[in-house]
Amino acid sequence: MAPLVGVIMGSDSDWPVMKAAAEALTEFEVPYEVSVVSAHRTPQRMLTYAQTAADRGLKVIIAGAGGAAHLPGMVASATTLPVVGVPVPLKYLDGMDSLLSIVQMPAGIPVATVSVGGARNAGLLAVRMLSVADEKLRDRLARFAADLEQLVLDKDARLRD
Ligand code: RP5
Repeated sequence: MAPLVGVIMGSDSDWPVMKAAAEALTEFEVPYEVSVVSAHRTPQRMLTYAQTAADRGLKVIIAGAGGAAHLPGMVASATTLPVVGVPVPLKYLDGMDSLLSIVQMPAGIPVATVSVGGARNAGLLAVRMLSVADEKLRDRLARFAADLEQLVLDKDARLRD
């Protein structure tokens, strides 16, 4: 199936964090593509990716980057697709630099920023966005939430075993 979600990152060094987004999409059988697209090192590639994404059939873009993390915001400026930003923590500053670079967007160009290192939630948020037009995905999300609740109840019960 043609990819519905584009998972992009500024460097292959972001993959250990970003793969959690891909895993969440796999769990829900959402087709996706993965690419390294750098705002600073491959600016033309970034613009082309963002400008062609909708025509290529993508519905959501998940963009992760660390440090001076301009990728999610710049991609959001060159597409009308929803962009989910993942602040990738690097060696210094505990990911605060990535978070602030991604979250503090000017009005008009939204990026849905998840927590530092929160790539799994980025994947799940993309699934929720797609579920607006997909009843089966909505059912799966409801089952997912019920399973999550049951997990907590089971752990709670085990405390008293
Ligand atoms: C950012 O610079 C990337 O998203 C990555 O988090 C960071 C460091 O990249 P590398 O030097 O590891 O390639 O643009």
